[in-house]
Parts: sequence; structure tokens; C-alpha cells
Amino acid sequence: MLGLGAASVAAAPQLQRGLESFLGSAADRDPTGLTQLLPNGGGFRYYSVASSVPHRDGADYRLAVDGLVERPATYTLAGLRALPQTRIVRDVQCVTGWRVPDTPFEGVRLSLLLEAAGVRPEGRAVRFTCFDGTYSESLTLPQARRDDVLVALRMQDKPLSHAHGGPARLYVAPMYFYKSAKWLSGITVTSRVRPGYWEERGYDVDAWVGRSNGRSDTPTG
Ligand SMILES: Nc1nc2c(c(=O)[nH]1)N[C@H]1C(S)=C(S)[C@@H](COP(=O)(O)O)O[C@H]1N2
Ligand SMILES: [Mo]
Repeated sequence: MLGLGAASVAAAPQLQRGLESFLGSAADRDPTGLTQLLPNGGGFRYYSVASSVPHRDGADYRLAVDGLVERPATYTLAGLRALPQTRIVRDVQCVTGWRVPDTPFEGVRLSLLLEAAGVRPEGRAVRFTCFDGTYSESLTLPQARRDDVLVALRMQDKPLSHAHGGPARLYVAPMYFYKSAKWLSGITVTSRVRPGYWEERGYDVDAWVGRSNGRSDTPTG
């Protein structure tokens, strides 16, 4: 049912251990697998490394942009919605094997927020933090400036639900979905890459679909 493709990760024992404890906790939250049959499931699995995550909306959501920047900023949801929006349609690909074809994401290009903040010359990477209090992610500065990397406010042409990381998540289209940190609350420019939650547990930091984590999924879109 989980379709793990254990063989594909057998060469990476550390990764496999991470996946096992990870899937163990996911299974605890969904012992019957029923959520996958719900109409809005659409092939997605719900993943959270935190056991509960607060709800935030237009009233209390904030996104901080700080670190090695000239102009630190804090955005409200309305502030993010007022910026130019970009829509991207690609396949979502999780490193454990499941894929959701042709999934629209829409939001603000990360490059635009970095440009507005003014990255200082020492800035080389970006660290992402989340209001679940646990998850984190990272990108190099060139990766973060790609035009297919968004702070997404919408998915499948609807506002991002809480389960999918709403009101705002990172969306890194060319990489495995673990890079797309849900419940995004902080964007910090750093002097070097600080590996994120799953990367400290064995996943590749450079998570290009089809070219990392020992997988060979066909990138599409
Ligand atoms: N904050 C947070 N972001 C996260 C995760 C998580 O556990 N916490 N899991 C990652 C992984 S491994 C995947 S596959 C996707 C799952 O997104 P979904 O729950 O919207 O399907 O979110 C990624 N972002
Ligand atoms: Mo994942």
C-alpha cells in the first residue's frame, strides 16, 4: 500500500532507516490508509514530522525574510498575495516513490523576495524554517533564485489547505517534494548550506528529481 520501493533505497541504509521511522509515524496517523481514498487525496500522502501543527491564517500568518540581507522584511498573507503570482504545473514526486501528475502550484517567486531583501555579498545559501517548530530545508543561492521555486499560496488552483502546508509552503519544482517545506515561516540567507531535517537523516541536499537519492524518476514538465 505504501509502495515504498525499498529496493531503490537499499543502497542507502541511513536513508532507509529514516524512511522506516518516518513511514512508521505516518502509518500511526493513518492506520487504515483511508485518507488516500478521500476525494481531495488526489494521490497525495499527508506528511508531517511534527505530531500537531498550529493553524495560521490571514490574521496571524507571518513570513520573515532575514539573515545576510540588507532589508529584512516580514510579510503578511495579504502582503504576499499582493505581489506578482507565478503558476507552475509539474509532476509532484516524492522520494519514496509516489507521484502526482500535472499539479498546479501558484505563488510568489522566491527570487522576488530575495531581490526585495537585497542579499549581501556573503550570502551563499538559504535556510527555510516552519511554524510546525521542527521541519527545515535549504537551498543554495543559485537554486533559490531559479524561476521554478515559489513561496506557494495555492495548489491545484485552490488556497493551500492546512494539510498541504497552508497558508504558505515552499515549492521547489525541480526537486523531490521533501524540499518543499510546508507551513513556511522563515527564509534566512546564510553563508553556507545548512542541511534540512531529512538531509540530516540521509537525504541528498541537492535533490534534483531523477538525479539524486539513488532514484531515476523521469522529470517531467
Ligand atoms: N513542514 C514540513 N514540510 C514538509 C514535510 C514535513 O514533514 N514537514 N514533509 C516533506 C515531504 S517528505 C513531502 S513528500 C511533502 C509532502 O507534502 P504533502 O503533505 O502536501 O503531500 O512535504 C514535505 N514538506
Ligand atoms: Mo517525501
